[in-house]
Amino acid sequence: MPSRSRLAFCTACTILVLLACMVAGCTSYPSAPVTATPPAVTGGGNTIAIKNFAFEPGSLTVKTGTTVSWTNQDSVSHIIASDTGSPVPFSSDSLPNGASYSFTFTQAGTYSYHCTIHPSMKGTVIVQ
Ligand SMILES: [Cu+2]
Repeated sequence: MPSRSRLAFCTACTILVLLACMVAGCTSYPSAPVTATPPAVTGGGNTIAIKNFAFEPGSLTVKTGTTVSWTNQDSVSHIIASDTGSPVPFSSDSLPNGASYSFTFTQAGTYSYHCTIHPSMKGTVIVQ
């Protein structure tokens, strides 16, 4: 009987250790996709975040026909507008926090753009 209860105790310990490992494993998983996200941006994603008064990424290269989406993550509003001399002009409405603007680039070229409210905010989309 004593050896049997010791066996039960050890089994319980093993299960506890396994559970602890599983929990630790689970909590480490969410951090892995976060580090995996930046390569997706440099790898030709078609979304641009507006945060901290900057476009991220500041320069984006896409293929002709790609629809690029900007999403404002700042608490203040921004307005996206192509610079003078853009191959095809584009401009958004005022984008409050959480709002998105999309533009489809059907013509190859280098598109410099800015925020009309904050002219120091600049970005580039290169369409190939
Ligand atoms: Cu702005």
